[in-house]
Amino acid sequence: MARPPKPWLKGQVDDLVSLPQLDDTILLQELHERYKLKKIYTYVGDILVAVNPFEQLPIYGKEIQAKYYDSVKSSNPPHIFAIADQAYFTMVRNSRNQCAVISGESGAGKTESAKLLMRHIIHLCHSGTEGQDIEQRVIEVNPLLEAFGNAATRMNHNSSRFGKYTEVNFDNNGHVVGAKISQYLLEKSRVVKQNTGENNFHVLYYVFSSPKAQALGLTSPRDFPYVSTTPGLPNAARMYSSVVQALDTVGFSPSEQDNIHAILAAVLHIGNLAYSEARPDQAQVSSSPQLVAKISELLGLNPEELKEALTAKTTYTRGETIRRTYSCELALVCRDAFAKALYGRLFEWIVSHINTLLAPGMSHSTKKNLLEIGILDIFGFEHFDRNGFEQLCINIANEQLQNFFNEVRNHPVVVAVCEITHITTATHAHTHTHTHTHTHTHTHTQIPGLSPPLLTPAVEKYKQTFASHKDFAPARTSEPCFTIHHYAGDVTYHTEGFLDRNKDELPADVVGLCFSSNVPLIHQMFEANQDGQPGKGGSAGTMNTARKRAPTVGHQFTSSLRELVAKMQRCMAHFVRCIKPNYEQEPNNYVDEFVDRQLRYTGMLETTRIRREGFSFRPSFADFMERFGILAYGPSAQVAPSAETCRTVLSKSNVGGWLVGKTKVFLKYWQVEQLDKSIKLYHDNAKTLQKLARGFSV
Ligand code: AOV
Ligand code: MG
Repeated sequence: MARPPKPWLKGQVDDLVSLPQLDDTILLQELHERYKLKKIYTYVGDILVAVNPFEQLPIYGKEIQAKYYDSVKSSNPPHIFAIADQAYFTMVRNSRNQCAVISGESGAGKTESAKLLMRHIIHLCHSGTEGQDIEQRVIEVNPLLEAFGNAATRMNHNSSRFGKYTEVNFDNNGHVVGAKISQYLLEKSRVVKQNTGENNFHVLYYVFSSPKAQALGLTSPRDFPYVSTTPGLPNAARMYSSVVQALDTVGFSPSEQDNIHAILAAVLHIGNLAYSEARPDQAQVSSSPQLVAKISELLGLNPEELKEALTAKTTYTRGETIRRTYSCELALVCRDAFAKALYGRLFEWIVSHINTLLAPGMSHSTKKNLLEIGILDIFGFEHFDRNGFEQLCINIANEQLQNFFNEVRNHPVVVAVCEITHITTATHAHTHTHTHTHTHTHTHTQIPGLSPPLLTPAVEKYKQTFASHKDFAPARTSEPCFTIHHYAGDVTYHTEGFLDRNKDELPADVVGLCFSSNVPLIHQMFEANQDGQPGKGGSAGTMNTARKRAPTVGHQFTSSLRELVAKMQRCMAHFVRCIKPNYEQEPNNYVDEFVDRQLRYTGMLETTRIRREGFSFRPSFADFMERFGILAYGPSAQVAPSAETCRTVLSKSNVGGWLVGKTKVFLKYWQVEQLDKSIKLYHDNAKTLQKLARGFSV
C-alpha cells in the first residue's frame, strides 16, 4: 500500500512542485493559504503565479529590490523581482535574449506585473549616472501609453485596450541603450461607443485639465457626447500632469504635444456633429458653423471640404465621377469612423515616435550586438454578454499565448506549425496530444470570421465550413452568431458588423481631406499607404478605386502575432500567470470557485507536469559547453564541445537524470537552475579569492 504523503505546513511551501503531492485541489488551497498570509507570489515549477492583492503591499521597496540582486531563486521568497533577476542575469551571462510572457484574465494584474518587472530590470542594470536618462525615459513610456490606450471597464478600472510587447535593448555590459514598443489592435470602437458603466480612453478626460482647454474649446466632459454618458474619472487633473511629464521625459517636443492636444480636442468635438435631412437620403451638417470651424481649425482643414467629405462619398467608375450623398444614418457612421481613425492613427504615431526617440543611438547601430529582454502584456481573455469582432481577435491572441505557454520548451516544432492562422489549435490544449494539435493545424488553415470569404452577412458560410469541427458550433438562435469552444470556455460571437470592423475602411473622401491638411502631423498620419489609402503620389480628392485591396484588420493582427511568437521562440521565456481572486476587485477576498476556474482553463497543473517531466532545455554541445564548461575545465581551457566533454561537466556537477544525445544535451528545467547555481558559486568564489589576493598584496 502506498504510504500517505508527509504533511507540510500549509501555505509555507514556496515552490508547489516540491510538495509530495500536487493536484488541482491542493494547488487551489495552497494559493489560498498563501494569499491569506499576504504571500501573493508562488512558484509552480518555473512558472510564477501572482495573485492580485488589490491593495498596496510593502514588498516592492528598495530594500526588497536589493535582496533580489543576482540572487539564487530559492534563497528568497517567490517574487516578480526574482523573475526580473533571473532574466537579466541569464541574459548578461549567456548573451541570450530573454522574454517574459505575462498572462491572465482582465484585471488579473498583467500590466502591474509588467511594470514591476521593468522597474526591477532597470534597477538591476542601473549604472550610476551614466545612461540614467534613457532608463527613466523607458520607464515613463508606461504611464504615457496607459493614458492613451487604457480605459476603465467593468472588469478593471485601468484596463489595457491594446496589446503591447516592450523590448528593452542592452549593450554587452548589460546597460540599457534603447527600447522598442510593438502595439496590437487598439480597441478604437471605444472612442465613439462604450458599454454601459464603462469609460472612454483615460486621456480623453485628462485633456480637459489642460491649461489650453479653453483655447481648444474643451468646456466640460458633459458637453461632449463621446464622454458625457460615461462615469468619468475623479483624478483627471493629477493624471493630466503626469502624462505631460511623461511626454516631456520621453522627448516629445512642445509643438508635438500641441498637435496631440489639438487632435484629442478635435476627436471630442467631432462627436458633437449633428445632421439633418436636406432631402431623403441626403444628409447635411446641422451643427453650428462655429463647431465645423473649430474642428477644421484644430485639424488644419477647409470647413467647406470637411462638410462635403462627411456627407457624401465620391466614386470613380470608368472615368466618371459619381457623388453619392449619405442618409443621416450613414453620415453618423462616417463621422464616427473619422473620430476612430484620428484617434487610432494618433496612437500609432505616438508609438512609432516613441520608438524613434528611444531607438538605440548611432554607436549601437549594429543592432546585432545588442541583447534584449521583451515583456509581453496583452489584453486578457474576454467573455461578455455580447461579444464582437474585437473579442474574437483578443481571444485568438490568448489562444496563441496559451499554446506558446504549453509548448514552448517541449515541442518547438509543433509550435512552429501551430500558427495563429488557425483558431482551434490551442483549444483544450491540456487534453490534446501534440500530434492531435498538429493534425488540426493542417485540416483548417483559416480563422473562422477572419478570412474575407467567410465574412459574408450570411452566417451560413461558417456553418458549412466548420460544421464538422468539434470546437465550432453554430448558435442555436436565429441571430447571426456562432460559438467557439475556447481553452478558457465557450464564447458566442455576434457577427453583426464583423465585415465592417474587419475591413475598417475610412471613406476615401475623408482620407483625401486629411491628407490635404496643412498640419504636417495630420498630413503624415493619413499619408501612409497601409490601409490601401493614397500614398505620397495620389493627390487629394482624386483617389483611384482600382488600387490594391487593403489587408484586413484580422489579417494584419494575425500576421503581427505570428511574427511576435516567432520572435519569442528565439528567446529564453519566463512565465508569469496572473490570477484574479475575486470579481469585485477588492482586497482580502479569495473566491475559490473563481480562482479554480482560472487555474483549470489555463491547464496550470498539466503544464507543470509536462514541464517537470519533460526535457525543457536542449542546448547543442557548443551552447552547453559555452555556458557550463567552466564548471569542469575552468575559465581559460580550450575544450572542444562533444558528447564526452558535456558528460564530464554533468558528472562533476551534482545533478542526475540528464541525457546526452547525438548533438544535444537534454535537461529538465530544475537541472538548469542547479547548474546555474553552481556557476554563480564559482564566480562568487573567484571574486572572494581575488579580494583575498588583493588583501595579501597590500
Ligand atoms: P490586467 O492588465 O491584467 O487587466 P492590471 O495590471 O491593470 O490588470 O491590474 C488591475 C488592478 O489590480 C490594478 O490597477 C491595481 O489596482 C491592482 N493590482 C494589480 N497588481 C497589483 C499588485 N501587485 N499590487 C497591488 N495592486 C495590484 V486588462 O489590462 O483589463 O486584461 O485588458
Ligand atoms: Mg492590462
